[in-house]
Amino acid sequence: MNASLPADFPRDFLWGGATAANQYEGAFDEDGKGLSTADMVRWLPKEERLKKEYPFEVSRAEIQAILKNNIQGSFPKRRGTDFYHHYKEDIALMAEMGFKAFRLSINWARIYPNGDDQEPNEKGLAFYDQVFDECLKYGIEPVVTLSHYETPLNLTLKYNGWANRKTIDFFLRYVKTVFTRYRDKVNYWLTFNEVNGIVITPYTGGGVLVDSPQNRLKIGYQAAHHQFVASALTKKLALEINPKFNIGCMIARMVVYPETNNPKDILEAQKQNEFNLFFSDVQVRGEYPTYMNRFFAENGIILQMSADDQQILKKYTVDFISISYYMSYTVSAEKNETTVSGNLKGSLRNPYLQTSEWGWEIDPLGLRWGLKDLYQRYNLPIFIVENGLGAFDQLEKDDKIHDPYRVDYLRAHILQMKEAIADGVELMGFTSWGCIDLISMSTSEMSKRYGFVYVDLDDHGQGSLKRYRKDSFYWYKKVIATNGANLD
Ligand code: BGP
Repeated sequence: MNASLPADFPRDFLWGGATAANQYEGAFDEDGKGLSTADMVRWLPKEERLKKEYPFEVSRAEIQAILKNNIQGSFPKRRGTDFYHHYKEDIALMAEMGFKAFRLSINWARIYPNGDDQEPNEKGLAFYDQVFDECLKYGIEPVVTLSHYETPLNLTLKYNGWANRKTIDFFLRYVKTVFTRYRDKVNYWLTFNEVNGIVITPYTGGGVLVDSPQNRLKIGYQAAHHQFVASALTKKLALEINPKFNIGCMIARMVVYPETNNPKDILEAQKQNEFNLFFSDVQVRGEYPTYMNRFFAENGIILQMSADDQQILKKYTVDFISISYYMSYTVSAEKNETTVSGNLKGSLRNPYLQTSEWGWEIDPLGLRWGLKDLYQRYNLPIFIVENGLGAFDQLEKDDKIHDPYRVDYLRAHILQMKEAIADGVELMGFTSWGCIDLISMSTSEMSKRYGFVYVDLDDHGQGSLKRYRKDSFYWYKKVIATNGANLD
């Protein structure tokens, strides 16, 4: 038997980058696109933002005021970094790095401007045709998220988004349209970005307005149920329209550690891990796990289900699992507070880890732990569709951007992916988050950058939108060219 580790990346490994329409595309009111929930989120100065628990959420009253007074400016997601008008240039840059895959999302409101329209917007459909054609020209596989943190605003105002069962039908109309249209151009589809996000931030995850803090969990889990059913029926549509489609769920993989080896902390960490894996359990195993019964009972959550929901969930499960991974989380049975910030929620400080400039803890080994745990649980291929470091970058006088911190972060995580493969995990691909700089989801800042390509734009929307290759651009190109063998 060969004694060397089987740690090579598979030959068809999908290296690439990831984006989301609402943070990248811009052109929020062009060519018939309707408003979406993300178009209502403002940029706030840091001091003001930190006062808010959910700076990325907007209330009904705020939306009404914005619409009534036609308030302009300081809505960075409306402009993104203008992929809409730069897609040829951006995809050429991705091709230059050797991308095998490009994860992007379709903006639902570009296809169905109000969400509940009878007919799709042809100009919106034509835009994605051009984008996919451009990808295919370079042999880049589009990996398409159907819903990434934006919902047509009309669905929010009229139906309260995914809190309402009717939204399932509107969504399926949209899915049928794009599945049919891009039948021969797209092979990989993800249903809902970070589907577990909906119970943390129902507005972001599902266009849901929460009327009272007490209601947040109830409404969040009900909306999650609707998204589960919609995901299963999406798989059904895939089987009807093109059985070769690969349908994946997408969860924010929140690896949870106990703060101490006090059994109480260990039990708490297990519970929190279950809350995370609940979302993949339903979509992979096709049923609600029994550990949730107690949680629902204790929190007065009674899910409204239709007679055949359980059967649908069981019958149409996903083909693969995709995840975002940024950090691990540390919890204690006794302490409710958080002492560091993080993706979607905060955590207790882990003294063994360093933090990013935004206070997110950096934990490559946590990725390996999380991958192994997922694979052992489901035995399904895993696609890492988000990972990366949000950092301040400096454009130098000679147009260079030196970002060794980003290379260090990615190298450490890719090394742990290799280790996970050696541990037996079946990994399909890796798309680094925000490969071309884009707007931050949580802070709406431009200055929180993840990309290999710098975009000249600041937090106030000023800049030429010119693209510049960072040092990490050349590094990632080499990583892809050597299929992960050379990470130097
Ligand atoms: C995930 C989202 C992305 C993205 C990323 C980084 O939660 O799926 O949309 O933005 O996190 O987060 P942020 O932009 O807040 O730094």
